[in-house]
Amino acid sequence: MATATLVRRMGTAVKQAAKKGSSGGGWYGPHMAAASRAIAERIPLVDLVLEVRDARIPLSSEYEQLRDYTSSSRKIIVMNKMDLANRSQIKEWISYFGQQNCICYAVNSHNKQNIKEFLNFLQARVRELKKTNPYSYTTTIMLVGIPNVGKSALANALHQIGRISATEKGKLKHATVSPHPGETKDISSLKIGSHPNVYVLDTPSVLPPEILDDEVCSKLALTGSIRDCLVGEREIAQYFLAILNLSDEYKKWAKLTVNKDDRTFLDHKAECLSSPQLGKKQKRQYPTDHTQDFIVHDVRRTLFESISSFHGNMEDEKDLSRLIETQFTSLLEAFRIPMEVGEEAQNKVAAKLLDLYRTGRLGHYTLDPIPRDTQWPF
Ligand SMILES: Nc1nc2c(ncn2[C@@H]2O[C@H](COP(=O)(O)OP(=O)(O)O)[C@@H](O)[C@H]2O)c(=O)[nH]1
Ligand SMILES: [Mg+2]
Repeated sequence: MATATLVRRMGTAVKQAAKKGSSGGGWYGPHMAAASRAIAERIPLVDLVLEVRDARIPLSSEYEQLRDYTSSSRKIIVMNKMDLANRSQIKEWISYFGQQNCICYAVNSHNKQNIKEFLNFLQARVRELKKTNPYSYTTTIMLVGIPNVGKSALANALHQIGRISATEKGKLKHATVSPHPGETKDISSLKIGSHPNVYVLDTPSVLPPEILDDEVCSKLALTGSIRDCLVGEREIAQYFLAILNLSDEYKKWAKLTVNKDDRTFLDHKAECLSSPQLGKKQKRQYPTDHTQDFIVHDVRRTLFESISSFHGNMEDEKDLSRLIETQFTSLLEAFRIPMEVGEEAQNKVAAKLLDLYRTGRLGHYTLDPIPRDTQWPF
């Protein structure tokens, strides 16, 4: 496989970090162990468990501890961040989980309509549960999952929409949402429905103490479940470029190739917008900062051009890494990073590239393939 060495290097870095424990920069320490125990104790007490996964990695983002705990009728696999995954593969994954007798729902926590529909789905499940236990007035739904899959964002969204539709008064609570893993420290409860009262419990993220599979390590690093510093942004960005180069996503950017005149116009416009001396009159003309849009446009175009003019063999590791190296260099210009920055420049390209990927601006990729013959344990 063309990414084998890169994946092995990333896996080794993650394993080394895991060995060091939380004091040495790894993720597993007394806090995560305590959170894991607290969650395990509550699982038998709640009505429903939503196992939040990342729709880009529906298997690699599994919450391992849940394998042994819940019967499938009380567990719902929520594939969050569906806006970042490959659209047609989401449907395939839903039917795959269905075949495994798992209840599964794909959602984008940033989309109100989506959350409304999900809330209706949850309420129907709650009514179903109440049939078997009509004497309990309060329903609790616990969100569990590995870091950065969007548990807190989902809890907030359900709370917000749920309270509006229940015309509840009072202050909205906020679970802490962050692009960096490990920001939720305690279990917190947010009301999402009345008559009967329904609460969601947002929980701290838990990862197993060690992750043995290099592919899984790499995917967790790319999607942000493992802190970037443990693997290195450059390695992660190289891995992303390998995925992009081997996919068809870049073909969508064919129309972005511009002639020289258009380019001068775009550059001029971007420069004007990012210039600190921008006149007030011009500022009013462009009330929002579109510099980012121009950068995204240029990054896509640069990537398209580099791939379509590449004559090597993408399946060959050496050829692929040569392409990635040239892409890093040509992206300097697209990101408006001055050459003089030297070594640091590569790190800047990596950080900016990862930011664009993680916010869905460089295509939609589902990184896990659907298992064809082996049964994944659920
Ligand atoms: N694009 C996208 N981003 C999301 C979604 N849900 C959460 N996020 C982002 O993912 C990051 C991690 O979210 P957070 O709720 O803190 O994850 P947690 O660690 O599982 O609680 C934040 O930057 C969120 O804004 C989603 O459905 N789509
Ligand atoms: Mg959280």
